[in-house]
Amino acid sequence: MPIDGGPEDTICAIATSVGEGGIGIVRVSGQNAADVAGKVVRLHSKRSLRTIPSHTLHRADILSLCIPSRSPNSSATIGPASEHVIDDGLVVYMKAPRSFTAEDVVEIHCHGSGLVLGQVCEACIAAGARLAQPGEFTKRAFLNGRLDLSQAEAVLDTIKSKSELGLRLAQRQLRGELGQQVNRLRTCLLTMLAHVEAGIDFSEEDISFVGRAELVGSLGDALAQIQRMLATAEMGRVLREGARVAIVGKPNAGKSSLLNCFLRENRAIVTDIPGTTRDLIEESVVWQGLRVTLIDTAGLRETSDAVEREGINRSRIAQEYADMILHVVDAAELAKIGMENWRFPILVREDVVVLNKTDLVDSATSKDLADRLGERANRKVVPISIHTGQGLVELQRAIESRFLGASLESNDGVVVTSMRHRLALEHAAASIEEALASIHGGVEPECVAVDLRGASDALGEIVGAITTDEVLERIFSEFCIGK
Ligand SMILES: Nc1nc2c(ncn2[C@@H]2O[C@H](COP(=O)(O)OP(=O)(O)OP(=O)(O)O)[C@@H](O)[C@H]2O)c(=O)[nH]1
Ligand SMILES: [Mg+2]
Repeated sequence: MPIDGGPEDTICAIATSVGEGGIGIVRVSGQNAADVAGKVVRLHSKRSLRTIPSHTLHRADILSLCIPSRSPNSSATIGPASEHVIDDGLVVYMKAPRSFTAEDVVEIHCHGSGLVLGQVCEACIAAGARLAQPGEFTKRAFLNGRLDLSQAEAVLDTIKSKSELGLRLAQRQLRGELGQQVNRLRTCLLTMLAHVEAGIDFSEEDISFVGRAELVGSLGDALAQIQRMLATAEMGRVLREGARVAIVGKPNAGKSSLLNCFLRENRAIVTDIPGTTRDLIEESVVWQGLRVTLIDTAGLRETSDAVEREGINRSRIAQEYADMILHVVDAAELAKIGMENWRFPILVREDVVVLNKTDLVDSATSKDLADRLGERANRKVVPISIHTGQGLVELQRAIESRFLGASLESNDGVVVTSMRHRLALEHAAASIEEALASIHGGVEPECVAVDLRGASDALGEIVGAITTDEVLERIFSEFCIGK
């Protein structure tokens, strides 16, 4: 039985998640799906699987097709091939092309036991199917034209989504919103390419099918649209994967206390000894459908302790990879040391400064410190006290609005969430810019054609109109078996 077979094989796999469950499903897909599954199920109605109407559920005994065992010392078989009932379940036959893969598909629904499902799968293999590779069902759906590549990727995003917003974006992509917009752009570029190839002469206006000015205008529109899509990419990534928020500051500022407070549990050790936290502590919360991963870090200071130094090193790395940084400052310490002697870390991004322990200073001092700190750091300062709870809601809102500020409904609803799509769009934009430069520079039409082809191919990669086996392999290998 080939493990790495071709698209003409009939494949099978457990489609539901591993572990115990009420029901579990084994999916069989391919031209022989009905024959394979027909050997594994015996319908209570005594009908043959091939004759039941498509998309209807039927009660069935599910049979194990035991391959006769062999005696250890000879090739003689012990006993005849036997079959016994593994389970009592339901079966549905979805005839091509009205199925997920656009092939004949049979789903066998049985009890959700790993053992039962494994035996059903083995029976399907004994009946002539082979075990599916990771993502092979979805890959077939793509190869058979049921989904474009961006939709196939959205299937994976849907399965993996960890927050409501991530799921919403994945489902929009699954409905084909991104694919449609990309296809429209690509068609437009291919039309322009056809005109250019038909022999436009850029040196004189309006000489051919399409004038130079018209071409420049259309290319400018396409470029602007791609740039609008690219503008959603950073936000799209955060919405899909969640936002990483690093909590940094000097030792004892209250970083671990802040983490615990947002998590509503004592996850990190809190003591009044500076240098308590050594390692990174990551935990996630979901706020307004957005997954936020909070990362507590070791307090930043000069130290001779090797373990603490490594912790500080990790803290710096965490800052680099964070989408947002909360700089926690101890208000009491700041009041004592004085603003002029306060050594503040270099802030590189739009971070938020959190002035903690305001319960230890009077309100006038707290306000004064917040104002002056804000001026000095040129950043938003949120005064809080973890002990009294003051300012915590405002801080949470500041984090949320940073990521949820841009409306999802903008840009015709298309949000770019994948790095692969982003790179392809950047490539397309660069090619269009080159094409425009060539037109303005009076370069040969052939050169413009090359750039237009480059741009349209880059867009084609997003939907899978242009693709390589290597790209497909990379995308579908991320899936689990059974999807
Ligand atoms: N009065 C007061 N004390 C606080 C507040 N927040 C934290 N603390 C105290 O400050 C001390 C240090 O808190 P931690 O959360 O361990 O501080 P940290 O920044 O994680 O410290 P390191 O892990 O050493 O870098 C503890 O004794 C906390 O109880 C606050 O809002 N007010
Ligand atoms: Mg700590």
